[in-house]
Amino acid sequence: MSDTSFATDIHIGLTAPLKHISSKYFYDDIGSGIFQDIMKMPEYYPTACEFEILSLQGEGIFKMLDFDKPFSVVEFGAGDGVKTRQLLKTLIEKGAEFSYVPIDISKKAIDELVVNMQQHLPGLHIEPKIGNYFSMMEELSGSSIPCLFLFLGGNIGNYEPADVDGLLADFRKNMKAGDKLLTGFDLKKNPATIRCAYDDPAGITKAFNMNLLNRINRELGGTFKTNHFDFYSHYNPLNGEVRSYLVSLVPQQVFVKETGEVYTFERNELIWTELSKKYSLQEIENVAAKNGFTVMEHFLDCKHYFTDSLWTVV
Ligand code: AVI
Repeated sequence: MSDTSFATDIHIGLTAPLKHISSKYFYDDIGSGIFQDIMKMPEYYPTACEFEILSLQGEGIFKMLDFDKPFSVVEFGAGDGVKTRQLLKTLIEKGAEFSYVPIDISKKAIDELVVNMQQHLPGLHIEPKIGNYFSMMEELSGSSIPCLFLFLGGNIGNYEPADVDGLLADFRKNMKAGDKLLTGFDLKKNPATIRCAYDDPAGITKAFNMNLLNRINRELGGTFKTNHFDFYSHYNPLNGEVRSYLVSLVPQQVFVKETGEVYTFERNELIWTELSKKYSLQEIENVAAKNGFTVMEHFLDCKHYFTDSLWTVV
């Protein structure tokens, strides 16, 4: 097997009683490009909401940091940095002394981000890091420099509740007294608004999901026919969960060369691809308290669709 973890995860997921493929596999170069298109869709409100928060409330965020010496702004999974740039711009305008430390697993993403940031904010001091969040965070935790950690974009919504606790425990472990964590949470709202954001009429979200099958074909020698699958997404307003699926339209068998296996699908059988959980402010407070954090402030957009929630360690 050429890419052991991808092939192994696909094999485990496609032989499980409820077939599943982790949403982390959405983001190859093609999938990341489709996600950029999703963020531009009129139905996909989270990007515009968080852009508004970081553009208009940077000064409020800065005031709450209360750092008495130069600090680091450490960002996990920085993406294209367009939203973060709004916050960094305000910090620079306010005369804050800080370094920006974007962390991403993809060298390509980091290289593009650095070029982009240098173009728009020439005075910004950047210390990019390529690697996974936790090894990078451990590396930083030895230093006495105060840190603002950024986990933006509503990415926390893609974690199962049990995994949220594990993730926050890892963040918490590497944070020292006074450090802050700013996390983006998509909020519960009119269910129809959420449904449209995750099942758009132009079919961009469907293409995002189909790319998983195309990716298995490209990278693992799969034989998926995407026209034999459909996309289905469901929002449950009672628990705040959007769950997305691929649906097998016919009984079919698919061979994947790298795993050496044939996978059988019944008609209407599901492959679960993503959880995108929506929170209430009370749930956010509970998650923070459970994991050793205090909420300092919720920075909401004007429609109250999204919050960047600023926490400190207890
Ligand atoms: C990256 N993540 C926060 C997005 C979300 O809203 O859950 C991924 C996404 N999936 C479908 N549309 C966008």
